[in-house]
Amino acid sequence: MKLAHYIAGAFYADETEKYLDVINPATSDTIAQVPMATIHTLDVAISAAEKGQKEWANIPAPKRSDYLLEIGVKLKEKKEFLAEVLTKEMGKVIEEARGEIQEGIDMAFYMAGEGRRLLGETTPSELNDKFAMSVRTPVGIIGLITPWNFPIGVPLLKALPAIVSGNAIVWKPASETPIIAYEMAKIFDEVGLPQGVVNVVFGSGTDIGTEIVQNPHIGVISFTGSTSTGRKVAELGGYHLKKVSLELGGKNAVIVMDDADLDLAVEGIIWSAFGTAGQRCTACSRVIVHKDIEEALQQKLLSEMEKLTIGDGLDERNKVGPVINMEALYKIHSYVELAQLDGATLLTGGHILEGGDYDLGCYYAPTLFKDVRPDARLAQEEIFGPVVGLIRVGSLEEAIEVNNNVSYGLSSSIYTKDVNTVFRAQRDLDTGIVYVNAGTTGAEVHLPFGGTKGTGNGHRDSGVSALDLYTEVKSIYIDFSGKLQRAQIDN
Ligand code: UN1
Repeated sequence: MKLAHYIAGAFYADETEKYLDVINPATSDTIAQVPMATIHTLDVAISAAEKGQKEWANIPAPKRSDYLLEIGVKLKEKKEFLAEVLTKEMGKVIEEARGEIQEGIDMAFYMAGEGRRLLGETTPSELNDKFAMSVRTPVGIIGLITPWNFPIGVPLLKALPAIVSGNAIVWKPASETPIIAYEMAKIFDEVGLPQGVVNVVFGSGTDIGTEIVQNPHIGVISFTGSTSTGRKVAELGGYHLKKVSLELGGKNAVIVMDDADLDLAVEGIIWSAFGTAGQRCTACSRVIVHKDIEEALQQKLLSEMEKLTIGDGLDERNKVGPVINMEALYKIHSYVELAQLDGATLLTGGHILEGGDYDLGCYYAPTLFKDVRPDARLAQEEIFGPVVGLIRVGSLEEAIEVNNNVSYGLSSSIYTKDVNTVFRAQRDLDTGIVYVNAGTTGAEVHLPFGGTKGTGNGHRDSGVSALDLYTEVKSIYIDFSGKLQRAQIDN
């Protein structure tokens, strides 16, 4: 299957463009070819977005919401089909793929509701016979650069608030996962969005990503991906005075206190560490465990890890799928080797899976270390694979210090039965998301999503705060006194 860009309400191919193979990471089969856009193709998309946005911005927001409702309905109808597409190109197991489509459905319905509000403020003026308010207006064209690990969930967290606010988008999906983006373009097409409101351009980060960030017609950039690319996006976007929103990595921890329900904690750790083969920015990769229950927790974790079935995500029996590609496999393994040199003790896993069907795909054994030093690279850097390190602590204070002593701040979790511990932890954990008695993954669409410190630059996807990124705020003063009234002077 040859994919095509989606520009100005039609699929757009240019046979002179280079095509890359799209590979199923479970089987290494080539499942599609994706075009790599030229700058010319991107320019066509940006012109289409400019035209489309003018018309779109004039449609009342509650009417724009109706399109989002339609998108939600289409996603629901196609949920099973889309989940299969997603599993085939990204690798996550089918149950999780269904969950990702559901996240898109939730966001469509939720954001349709926000389109009926798009709240500004009204406030009393300091002067008589003067009215003061603020309203939200669209920015214009939004550039979306999105990752392969949530190739439909994350883009929809961005695209839906962007369009309901009256913007047009130019979206560059990750080259590893273009098929689901192509299917999403079909849905945008089927619901009859005016031409140019949504444009999907496949291309390389270096060429097309860079041009999206620096093109003067694009006002806002929303990027989810690696820290190193995010830094470049922020630098270049900053130079061009754009609003840039970054969602970068995480080094998320589950804290297990000595009074925790250990079985519950183990379930949460297994789910958030090995779900999506550890390839979520919210994945748990550190377990900060109270010394009094370390041995017990470790035993329970090991026995649950033994039960993890690993293989092609299309097989409902599998709980862990492949990682995205060979490069990821080797990167994960190099961290495992490094951890051993750093003095950590390997308890299980620690190798690329081989033999039988494993030889066809990119499978890494779920891996658990103990005796991990909080400052070791395994405990500091994002690995993006099914690898977890146990870090021993003696108190809540120490646990919080270890949790916070990383450059990232996306998600954290604590297992305890003590209400005082809960409230201290939620206050002191320096992350954008805190879970109590649940793992580190699974944020819901109607609360802000994002993190502190190196996880981003202060913006949030999801929730009502997403609208802050995609709108300009206009403050409006209406003086109906019929005379000159000077603020700060005449009152
Ligand atoms: C990501 O990994 O980039 O909270 C997003 C979660 C999901 C989103 C993950 N709702 O795990």
